[in-house]
Amino acid sequence: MQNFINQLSQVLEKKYILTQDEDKAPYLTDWRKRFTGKAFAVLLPSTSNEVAAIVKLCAQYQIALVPQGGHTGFCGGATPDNSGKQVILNLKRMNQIREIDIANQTITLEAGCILQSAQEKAAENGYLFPLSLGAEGSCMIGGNLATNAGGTNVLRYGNTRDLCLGLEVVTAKGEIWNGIKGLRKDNTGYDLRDLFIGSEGTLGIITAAVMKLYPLPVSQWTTLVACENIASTIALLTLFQKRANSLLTGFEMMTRESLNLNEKHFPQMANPLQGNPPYTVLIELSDHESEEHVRQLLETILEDAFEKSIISDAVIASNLTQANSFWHMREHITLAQAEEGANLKHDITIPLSSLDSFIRETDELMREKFPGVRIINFGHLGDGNLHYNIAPPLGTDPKTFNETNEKLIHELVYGQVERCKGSISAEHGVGQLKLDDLRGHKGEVAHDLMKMLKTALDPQNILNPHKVVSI
Ligand code: FAD
Ligand code: 2HG
Ligand code: ZN
Repeated sequence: MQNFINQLSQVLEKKYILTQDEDKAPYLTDWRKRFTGKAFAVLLPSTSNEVAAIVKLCAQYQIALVPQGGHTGFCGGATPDNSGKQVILNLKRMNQIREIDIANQTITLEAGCILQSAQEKAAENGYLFPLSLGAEGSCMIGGNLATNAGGTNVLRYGNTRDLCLGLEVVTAKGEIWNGIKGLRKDNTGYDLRDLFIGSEGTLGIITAAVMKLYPLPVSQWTTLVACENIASTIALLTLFQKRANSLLTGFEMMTRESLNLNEKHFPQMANPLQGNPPYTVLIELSDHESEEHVRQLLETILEDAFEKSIISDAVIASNLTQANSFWHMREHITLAQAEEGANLKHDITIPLSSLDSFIRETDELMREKFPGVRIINFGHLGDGNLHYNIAPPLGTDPKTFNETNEKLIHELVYGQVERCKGSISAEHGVGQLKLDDLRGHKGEVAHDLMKMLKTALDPQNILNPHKVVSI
């Protein structure tokens, strides 16, 4: 190890090689405090060449490395194991915006750029970088790509994968693959870019990316509406998709229980809809035409929904501040859950046609088998992406409850997901949290193909081992 450190100090200045416990501590535990590990060192490179040189050394000494961005991921992908032999490679110093190309409508970002800085840079130039999620003030573009993050704009603009045109990646051999191209068409064989996106640091280290920009919408209207049941929320989505089509940029669902929790921990986040209905839906329409045009369309669709008894109440934000407060309410659910203590997360996708029966049956089974649990249910309904989170019964110690019941509760939910032909990871990834569940979920053939890819691209198993797939 000493030789490794000596050689490292020829690559990185000493102050960027953290080996003291107090210096390493902030990098060892994830945002949620769900995963903690030990690391032999934390390395903070600032260029792709430094990353490549570090990976070469790791390959030479057979030292495993764990790539890390903002450490906001929910599946423990960026947390090292407990051996103390792994090295964390945090990309936060690689935070340059390399280029904005207006004619091409692209922005080239280094992996350590904070998502919010990318959004701000795009907006300064009159463009929209549409990736948006609650952690945008701390997550980084490399982490977003590595997890193929989703968020609240997927309905209109797609996942991170859909926003990416080109990548620069350091391979397990320590070579730099320069795929930094801003092309919208490029059918030159296997799509290497798409292989690295969503691979959670197990196939390569993403160091930079070319991302798509879109013209900034000139008008945006946000509304909160009340629905009595999940079937009505889906009927409402269908109505909006038909009538507003590509103007529909947000469709988020929140249950009464999730907003009650919000209000308990953040009283200023109370639901403005009378009586906090069973289901509150946040809808956003955006357009490049006049404010009037979108407002009228929104009102017409809402009237239609009232007439069809799909909704029972609605409030349209009268200004940007109020619209932002609606979004804050939505984004605070995760924070309210964290205040309440550890919960069991299920980030799942269900075909919209099966969502109603999924929720009814899963809720029933959950209440029968785990009396008193609190089902905190919300999500990106427009994408069929549900956050089906389980909080322990009131008065129970979350740690003890989760230790005893976590596996059984995951089994119950994932069993229901399989029954509905859904996915056990919609947008958060696999990491270490879902490693054991993946094989059964993907099926033998798909899982074996994944292992073959991992073995081919990282034969020494030094890139984030035992995350996503074990070889
Ligand atoms: P990290 O957590 O540091 O890493 C995540 C994974 O990517 C790890 O496996 C890591 O090894 C790998 N990795 C990181 N950087 C690189 C790199 N440069 N090259 C290769 N591998 C790398 N997620 C959503 O999808 N949608 C949401 O709406 C959403 N909302 C959130 C709200 C809150 C409040 C929080 C705390 C999290 C939320 N997340 C959401 C989860 C999280 O923010 C995303 O998964 C995000 O993309 C992770 O980025 P990060 O920089 O924090 O990555
Ligand atoms: C969101 O949609 C995030 O707000 C977090 O994906 C979900 O807290 C969660 O489970
Ligand atoms: Zn989400």
